[in-house]
Amino acid sequence: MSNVKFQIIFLLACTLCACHQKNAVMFGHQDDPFYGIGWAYESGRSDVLESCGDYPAVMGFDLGGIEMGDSKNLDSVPFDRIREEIRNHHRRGGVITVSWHPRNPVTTLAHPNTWPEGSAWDATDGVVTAILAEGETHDLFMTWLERVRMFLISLTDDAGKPIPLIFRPWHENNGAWFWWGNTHCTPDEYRALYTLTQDYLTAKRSNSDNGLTSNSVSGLSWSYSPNLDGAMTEDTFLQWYPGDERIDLIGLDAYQWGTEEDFVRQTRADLDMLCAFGAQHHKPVALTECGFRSVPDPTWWDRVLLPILADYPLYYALVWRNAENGEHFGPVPDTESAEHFRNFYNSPYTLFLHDIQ
Ligand code: BMA
Repeated sequence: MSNVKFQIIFLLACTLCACHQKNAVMFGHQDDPFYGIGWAYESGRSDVLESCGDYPAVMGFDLGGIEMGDSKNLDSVPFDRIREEIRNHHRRGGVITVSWHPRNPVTTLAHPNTWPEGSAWDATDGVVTAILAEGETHDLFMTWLERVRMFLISLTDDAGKPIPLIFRPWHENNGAWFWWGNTHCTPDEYRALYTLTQDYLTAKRSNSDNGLTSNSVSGLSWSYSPNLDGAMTEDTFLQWYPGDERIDLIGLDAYQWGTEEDFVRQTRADLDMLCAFGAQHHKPVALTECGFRSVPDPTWWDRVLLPILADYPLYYALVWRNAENGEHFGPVPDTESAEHFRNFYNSPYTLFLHDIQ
C-alpha cells in the first residue's frame, strides 16, 4: 500500500473514530453490583455483565437513608457495601454517580420508618421553606447534610484521595412527587436549597487534628437533572436552574411510562433544547435516569433507546435498578431482551467499561 493511501485510510479511520467518539454514550446502571433478577449480594455479579460480557461504564448509587444514620439505604443496600462497590468501580476505571432520596424532614418525625409517609415521596408543602428558615427543621436538616458529608468524605481511593463522582441531589424537581418538587416550593427556595447543600458540602473547614484547611468534600461534579417534560424551553429550564457557576452536568430523567411514540418525541424535544443549552454553556448533558419499567418490549434497547443515543452528544445514559417484582430497568440475562441488549452493546454509539478503560 502506498504511503499516501495508507495515510488516507488512517485519516478516514481517525475521522470515523472521532465521529463515533463524539456520539458514543456511556451506558450506566443503578445499583448494578448489588442485586439483579434472581440474585443478591454475590461479589462480581452484574446483570449487565451477564447479559453482554462487560460492566456498565457508569454505576449509580443512592444515599437515601444516610441522613437518618441508617446502616442501609432506602433499598436495603448497606452503606458499607456502597462504599466498597464505589471503590471497586473506581479501581476498574468506571464513572460513578450518586443520587439522594432523603426522607421528608418534617413528616419523618411522626413516621420514622414508613413509606411513602415520611419519605422523599411524602410531598407535603412548606418543607423547603422550613429548611431555609431558622428552627427545628433547619437544624435537623443540617445534621442530615453532615451525615452526607461524612459518607462522601469516606469515598477515597487506594491512595487515600477522594474518588471523583457526579453528585445529583434534588432531581426531578419540575415534577411534584418529591417534597422539593415544583408545586411545594418557589424557584428561589429551590435554588437556595441547592446552594445550601453545595456550600455546606464544599465549604473549607479547618481540621482540628492537623491544623490544615481542606475542602470538606472534593472530587464532586454537580448535576442538575429535571424530569422529562416534552416541551421544555430555555425559559422554563432557567427558572429553576441553580446557575452555570454551580452546575457541571445537565441531566434529564426520562422514562417511558406511556407510549413509545410519546417517549421518543418528548425525549428528543427536551434533548434538542438541553443539548443546545449545554453546547452554549459548555456543560455536558446526560440521560441521568432512563428506562422502560420491566422492559416489556425486548427490542426497546436497539430499536428505541439506541437511535436516541446515536443522535445526541450525551455523556452517559443510566437505566435504573434491577429490583425484583417488575421493578427492573436493565437487561435480564438469558432473555430475548438480553439479545437486543447485545446489539445495543455492540453498537459504536454505546460505551461500556472496557471502552473507557
Ligand atoms: C425509585 C424506585 C424505588 C426506589 C427509588 C430509589 O424509582 O425504584 O423503588 O426506592 O427509586 O432507588
